[in-house]
Amino acid sequence: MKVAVVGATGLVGGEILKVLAERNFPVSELIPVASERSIGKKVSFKGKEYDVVGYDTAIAMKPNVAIFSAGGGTSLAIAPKFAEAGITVVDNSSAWRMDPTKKLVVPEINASTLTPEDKIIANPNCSTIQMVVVMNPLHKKYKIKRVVVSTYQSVTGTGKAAVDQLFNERAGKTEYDKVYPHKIDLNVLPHIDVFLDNGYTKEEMKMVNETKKIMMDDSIQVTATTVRIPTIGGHSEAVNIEFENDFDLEEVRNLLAQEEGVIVQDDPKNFLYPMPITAHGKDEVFVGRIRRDETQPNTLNLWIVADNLRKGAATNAVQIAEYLAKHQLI
Ligand code: A2P
Ligand code: 11C
Repeated sequence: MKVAVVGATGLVGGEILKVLAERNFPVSELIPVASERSIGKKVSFKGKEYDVVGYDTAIAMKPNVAIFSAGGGTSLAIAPKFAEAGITVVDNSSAWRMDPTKKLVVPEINASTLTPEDKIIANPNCSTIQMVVVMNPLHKKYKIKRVVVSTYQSVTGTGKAAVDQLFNERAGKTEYDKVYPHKIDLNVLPHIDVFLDNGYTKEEMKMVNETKKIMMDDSIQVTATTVRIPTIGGHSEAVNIEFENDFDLEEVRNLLAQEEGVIVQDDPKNFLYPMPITAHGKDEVFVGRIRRDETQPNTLNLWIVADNLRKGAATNAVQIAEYLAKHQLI
């Protein structure tokens, strides 16, 4: 497979290169793409150096698949050019996710809906992916009515410049580029992405709307508060789930333990619970603190952590590409 990675010099792009190599995706030719300012730079993949090229050069090289992580604006402008040339795009940005003509895919849940006609496939938001991977087996068994989620999100979700801001603040620098409107080190910002007219942020509404689309069930009610914290290993989520039907806690643990890509870490007496520092660099979604909400019937509390650059972005995108390759859809 000829594989283009658009945004190859960025944080998620770098992770896509690592995941392609680690999972041994059959790459016959790698085509790293970035903005004009990076053309001529080199990126390394499996011990070889590759020249970064512009998108027009990449299209002319006719890759089988292009994995995009270059922001929504770039994706809106460039992804259709790849698609028109017959190249399947797996896009990490929010640009196409809620477009009714595009699929929004978490492979464990809905990859079977993909066809060769899907030329632009959307990869969901990181905080949504890790939540729905855990929700899906529970929804099938007990039917979810309503979810209340609060997130604790890593600065890596904002890209390289945000990681730099955190470490510049930590180093005591006073002159540095600010990505966030406030200091992030030793602080917590109840603000991810832009504020909308309804008082929620765009990140919060992504969790509401993307969940319904991926799980193909508009009846699932989600309400979210998304928060940035000064960590880099991954996103954490406190999730309260109310079901239609009652559950057995042991059965919940077993269902989650059997789910592909999910690891249960739930032994609080031995201080075992998911944390960003242990999820960092891993492809799985970690779940723990599994307990009954004692204030109302059929309701569960969980703590979910995943590396947002991995399952939240690069790994999920590469898994989509793997599914396309395995089912000869590209
Ligand atoms: P560049 O490094 O040339 O700016 P991050 O989110 O970590 O900041 O990364 C964003 C990625 O998207 C980078 O690889 C960046 O390339 C890439 N990018 C930004 N604008 C474009 C564009 N117009 N065309 C292709 N890639 C782009
Ligand atoms: C964050 N979730 O942590 C965002 C990053 O819609 O793909 C990913 C934004 C997106 O800031």
